[in-house]
Amino acid sequence: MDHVAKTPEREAFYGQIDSENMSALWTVLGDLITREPKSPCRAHLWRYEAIRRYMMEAGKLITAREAERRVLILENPGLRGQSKITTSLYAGVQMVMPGEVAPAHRHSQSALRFILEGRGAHTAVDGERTIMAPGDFVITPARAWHDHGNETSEPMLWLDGLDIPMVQFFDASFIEGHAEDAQPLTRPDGDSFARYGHNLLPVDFQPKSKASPVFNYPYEHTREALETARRTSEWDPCHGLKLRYVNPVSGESPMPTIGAFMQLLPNGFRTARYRSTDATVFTAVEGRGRSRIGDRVVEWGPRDIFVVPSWHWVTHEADEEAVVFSFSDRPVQQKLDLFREDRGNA
Ligand code: 1HN
Repeated sequence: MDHVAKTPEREAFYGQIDSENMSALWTVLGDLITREPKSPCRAHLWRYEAIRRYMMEAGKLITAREAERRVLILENPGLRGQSKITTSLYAGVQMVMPGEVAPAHRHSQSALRFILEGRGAHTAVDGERTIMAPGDFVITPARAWHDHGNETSEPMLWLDGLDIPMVQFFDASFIEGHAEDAQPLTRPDGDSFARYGHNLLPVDFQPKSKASPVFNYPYEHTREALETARRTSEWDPCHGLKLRYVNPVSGESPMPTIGAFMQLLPNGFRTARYRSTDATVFTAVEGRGRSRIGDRVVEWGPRDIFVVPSWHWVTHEADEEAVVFSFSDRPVQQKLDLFREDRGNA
């Protein structure tokens, strides 16, 4: 309200219209429409070691079945109590212990899993299982049945990213439980990747949804793509070498509401400053380094998770060759013509 003076007459007027569920635009305009993005979302890093320690404690307190999903939510310090890591996205770390099942359900929210620890547990999505390993990027599209199980002898931990706040914003949430813990399987393990993951599609393929028919993007392939590209690609001053995951049917993001990326930063690489309107969640797979985010510096190593809010200048610096995963709401902003980025002078 700083550009409009207060007078007793005006204050009285605001009081009158307030009781009729009205308010005067000129008292709030400056907060509604800002010169540039202004968010309570803050830069923050969660150490994997701390997450893991609490996760193991949670493992003694509750089973995956009782919890439905045993997850510790990563709450942005500027958005506490809202189950948000950014204004539009939710993130958490989930653990499935040996022998456990996280029962089948489906919901309007789209989910991604980025595998942090463990090898060999599975998730089933719409009638097909995929076995997961560290660095794998797995999607559970909107309304797809999904359940998780761990038949190995080690705990399995992954980062969950969901569009919960977006669905909340639209008041469009539905969830449904399955009659059985594990949904019936209709296709062999790995079938989707075999069919759709090789730059080929059945000639009359008709997509059933906007989501990718490939639901596991194995780290082995992602790493190879980076390794191959480094031999012939120019390093981008702002990103090192950065790839985006795609839906092979459309070339768009694997799910309509969340974009995901993997980037390579060679040892000693220091990126030029960059800012964009998509607040982004990062986790390192390999290597160590630090990122300056606005006036904060976070030091990261493998499996640490950090968040860069919208329109904050960011630079990354790698002390060892680093491979870094990230996700954001970029595809939504691009569809709505809202996305903007600024590469500084690079
Ligand atoms: C969910 O379905 C999963 O399937 C994880 O693993 C986290 C958070 C809120 C709502 C649904 C999962 C979730 C979730």
